[in-house]
Amino acid sequence: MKRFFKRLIVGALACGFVLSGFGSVGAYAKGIDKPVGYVSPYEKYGNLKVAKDPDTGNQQLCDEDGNPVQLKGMSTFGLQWGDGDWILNDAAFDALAYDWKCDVIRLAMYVGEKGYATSPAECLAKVEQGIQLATDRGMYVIVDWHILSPGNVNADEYLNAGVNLDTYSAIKSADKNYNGPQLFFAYLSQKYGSYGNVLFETANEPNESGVTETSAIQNWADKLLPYHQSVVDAIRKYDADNVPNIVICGTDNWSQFVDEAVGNPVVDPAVTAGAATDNQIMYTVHFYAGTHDTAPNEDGKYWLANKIESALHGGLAVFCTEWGTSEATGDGGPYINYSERWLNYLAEKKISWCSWSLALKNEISAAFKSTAAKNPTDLDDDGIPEWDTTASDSNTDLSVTGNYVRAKIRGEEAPIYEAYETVIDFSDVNAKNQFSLNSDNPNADITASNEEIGERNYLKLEKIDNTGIWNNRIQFNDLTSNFGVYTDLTIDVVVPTSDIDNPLTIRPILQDATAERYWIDTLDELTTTKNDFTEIEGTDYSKATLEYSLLSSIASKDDVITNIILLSSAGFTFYIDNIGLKSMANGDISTKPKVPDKPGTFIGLPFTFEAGQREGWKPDGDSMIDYTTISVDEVGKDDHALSFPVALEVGKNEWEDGVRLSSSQNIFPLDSVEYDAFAMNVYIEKGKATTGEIGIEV
Ligand code: IDC
Repeated sequence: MKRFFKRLIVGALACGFVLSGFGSVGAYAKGIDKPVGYVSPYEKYGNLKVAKDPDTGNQQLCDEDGNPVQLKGMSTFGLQWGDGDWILNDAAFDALAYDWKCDVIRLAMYVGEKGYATSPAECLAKVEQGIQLATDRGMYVIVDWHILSPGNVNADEYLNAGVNLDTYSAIKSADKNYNGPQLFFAYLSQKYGSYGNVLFETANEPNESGVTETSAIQNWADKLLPYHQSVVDAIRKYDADNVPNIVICGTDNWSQFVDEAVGNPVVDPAVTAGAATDNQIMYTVHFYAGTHDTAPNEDGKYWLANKIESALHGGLAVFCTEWGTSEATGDGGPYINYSERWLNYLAEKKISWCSWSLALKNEISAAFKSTAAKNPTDLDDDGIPEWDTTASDSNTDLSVTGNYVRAKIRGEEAPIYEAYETVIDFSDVNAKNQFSLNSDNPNADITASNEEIGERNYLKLEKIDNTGIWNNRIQFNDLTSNFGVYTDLTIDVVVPTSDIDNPLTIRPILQDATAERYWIDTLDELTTTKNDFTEIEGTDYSKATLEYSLLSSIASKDDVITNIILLSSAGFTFYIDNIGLKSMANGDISTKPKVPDKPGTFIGLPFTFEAGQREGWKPDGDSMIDYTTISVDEVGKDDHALSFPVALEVGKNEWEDGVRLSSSQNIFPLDSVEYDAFAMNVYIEKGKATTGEIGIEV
């Protein structure tokens, strides 16, 4: 009875009268009317609960009837900031509910960093506004006590936060021992505990230096467990309807030691009071795709995934309330392929998630470009406000991250942002000889040579036989491609059109000669069929592009391909070219532009050296470089460059022993803040610099 009552209350708030049916006009207090056919997450799942999943035996987030559910949605950015609280408006929440189809929104209420501890009334008001906006649309909502710096849950700043708010005075006089977090959550539980769509997250990311994987269990027992227990007790004591709302607890190491509570979990007073059968408590795990679990251990296992599994096996229910496509800094990437792998994993484990974040900020984890519309409008006349998602359109509101996570929340395939890096192009004079025949090649008859077909140059392979791919090996060395952000390895193959019916099999092997784990991966083999080929105009040849997925590869983002070996089988002569890496998203489209992208914003400094002059460049200070060795050389047709010898031995200091040059000629005032990048061309003389690396500091 109570449960039904609870649902009705939310139903009433969410849609006027739920019983009046879907799509009824004027059903919503604010925002657009609920679109025809939209069934809100709350209408689908009702009061969530933690229960045992009969399939896996794990404690699992379930709907009201006990069926496992996986919620997907977004975390806001810090609500104390303008690029975080902008999202708190009807149009934005309409878009999140009806266009993005978010099941859940997490309200990240920073306590520190000028958040709730500084402006408690304002931050509380924003949280309440967020609860209402989500509830009006039948979405679940997580209230996140976002501690980050400091990482101590009991920092004075947190314990004292908001304690003097009048709003809490009754609770405060009844429970004199309550501090900042207990008061905050007791108040919310009293006010929203009857809302079946509200979840509480008691500490975003505890992180204290010195807590290691081994000491975490003790730290949990000594510090985090008592903390969470006191907040959970307050939430339950003040629960408006005695139907327990789910509470999610953070763990050490930025919510990564998720298994530390195994054997010593938070005790749910709701169970003791008979209001629930299982603890309505979950534990959160956070990850950033570019930082966490990019490198498997020697058993091919991922560190953080192991922690999740040990938490699940230990009887804890897990919710991923925060993950990002970027590195842990919130920037870098986006690592779409690693995100994809992580989301597949969460789906397999039925773990609900919120992605970081709904920020209007120029950082990779932000779902929006900093220029996005704060109030999305109806762009396609379907009555639903939305942000511009057109990836190719420079006005797009959503970032690569935003387009990706929106698609994943909607249950769609990830949008493809093609980006491509050619590793070996035989039309490039420098690449022409970049191959060798594998030294232990069983088929010693193979010959390889360069040949033009149409307008391009290819590597021609003759006498590769069909006695088995391991008998025919060709190797490419001295490559330097870091393929962490790529999803496919691609190879163009060309065959005489008369041979397109005959099978050609190629299997690439990736190696990293600089790493201990030399042999990175053997990719799946592919065999051509005639439909793969297109004729090269004006020739008797046809071309196909073979694409080898790297998604299931065990490569880590730090691996560098230095060697590629192609195993092959063919009863005829064939040609290859354009060995390359392809991705849905890579640095080119995700990082800040290398040169200002608006026309007219590039300013060339006067150092062009085209007049054959040094333009004032001379040894700087006590730099050891001999002035007479600095010259201006022609490096191309009508192209001059400042030239000087550099050789810095290993162990020497670049400042003292390297080359330091300066020029004070032609310097004019320039506000560098207005520019994104400093650019210059660098040339090295062929054959002179064959090993090592070049570093330049400006
Ligand atoms: C980051 C924001 C960044 C901000 C920083 C400090 O993306 O703009 O400057 O916080 O407030 C977390 C935290 C989350 C972080 C995020 C990325 O929960 O607050 O946001 N992150 O660094 N844990 C791991 C990563």
